[in-house]
Parts: sequence; C-alpha cells; structure tokens
Amino acid sequence: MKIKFIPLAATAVFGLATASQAATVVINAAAPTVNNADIASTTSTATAGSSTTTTAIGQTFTTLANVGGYQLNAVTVQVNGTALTARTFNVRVGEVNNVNATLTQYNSSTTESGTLAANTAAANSWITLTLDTPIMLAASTGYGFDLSMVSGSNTTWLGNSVSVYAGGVRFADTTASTNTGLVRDSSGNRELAFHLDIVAVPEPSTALLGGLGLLALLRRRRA
Ligand SMILES: [Ca+2]
Ligand SMILES: [Ca+2]
Repeated sequence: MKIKFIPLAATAVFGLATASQAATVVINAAAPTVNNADIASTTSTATAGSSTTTTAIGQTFTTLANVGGYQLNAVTVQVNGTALTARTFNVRVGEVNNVNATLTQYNSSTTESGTLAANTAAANSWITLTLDTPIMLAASTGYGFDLSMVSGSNTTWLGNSVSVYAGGVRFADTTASTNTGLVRDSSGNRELAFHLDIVAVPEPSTALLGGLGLLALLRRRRA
C-alpha cells in the first residue's frame, strides 16, 4: 500500500514547485500605504510606456541601509486604462550595477508570472503583483523590476516626466521576450509611478547571539 502513495507524493511536490512561480495580481483604486521599508514614488503626470510581449517597462531602485537586508513582497504600478481585459504579466526583479545608468543589465534576476482577471477599474488604478516567493534584497544596493506581457493586451503605465525619485529611473527593455537582461533607459530622467512592499530583515547574528547569550546567563545564575 505504501508504494502506491509515492507517485501521488511526487505529483504534489511538482505541483508546489510550479505554483511557486505564480504571482497574485489584483487591482485597486488607491496606491498601497507606504509603511515599513517600502520604496515608492506614487505621483504621476503622464503615460510612462507600455508593457508588451517584447518590451518590458521597469524602474530601478536603491535599497536603504539595514544591515540584515530586506524582503520584497510585492510590486505595484499605476495603470492607464479603465476597462481592462484579462491579461498575464511577467514581473522580473534583479540586481543592477548602476540604478541611473543609460545602459545596463541585470546581474541576475528572477521572474514570476501572474494573471489579472478582466475588470472595470477606476481611472489611474494600481496593479499589485504579490510575489509567491518573496525576494531577498541586500542593503544599499541597486535593483530593478520590470513588467512585460505573457498574454493579453499591451498595458500602458503612468509615471512622471521628470525625476521625482533619486534612487532610480524608469527603463524599457526591448529584449524582454528573450529575458537576456539588457535594460535600456528609454528617456533618461523619468519615473514610473510605483510602490514596492518591502520589510527589513532583522540582523540574524545579533538577534540570535543576543538570545543565546541571555539564555546562557540565566542558566549560569540558576546553577
Ligand atoms: Ca529618478
Ligand atoms: Ca508595506
């Protein structure tokens, strides 16, 4: 009887591995609240490029200085449009060498896909892609994220025609379909309207050693 359960277990594990690549996608009228270690630039004055199956639109950003680093949970971008048909996005996140470079590429990146159901949104709504597997970010480091289409209509984003966030810049990557990592700044000085849900990671050595030291001290006193 036990042998019969092995294929079932293998199927279950495989299913979990596949699901880990799927982001959850929702749309809201308002931008998420900025709290914890979130990085956001939520003003918009103009359209800021369209994500297609061959063009990714993204934004570079710079993490703050927390020694333990950060965890990126979700990416939110402001969309131009109201009657949105169902569509599937690729959201890619990776480290870059220079957040304000005119031509750069990801040193490494990870991608998840997520589908937005057809909806009628309020004007200038915000699409949030919550990552199935949160991404760990190092302190004081340049990163970028971008969005391209897997299927469905092209999606046009909103942003600023001038720089309002010093830690990065909007970019377009016309090689998104091959995911080769070439990232091109399409305008030089513009911003996506974006929000990154980020929490600081406690420095593990300090917390762990502090706890162990206290425990050892208590044990010594009791002895
Ligand atoms: Ca900027
Ligand atoms: Ca947050």
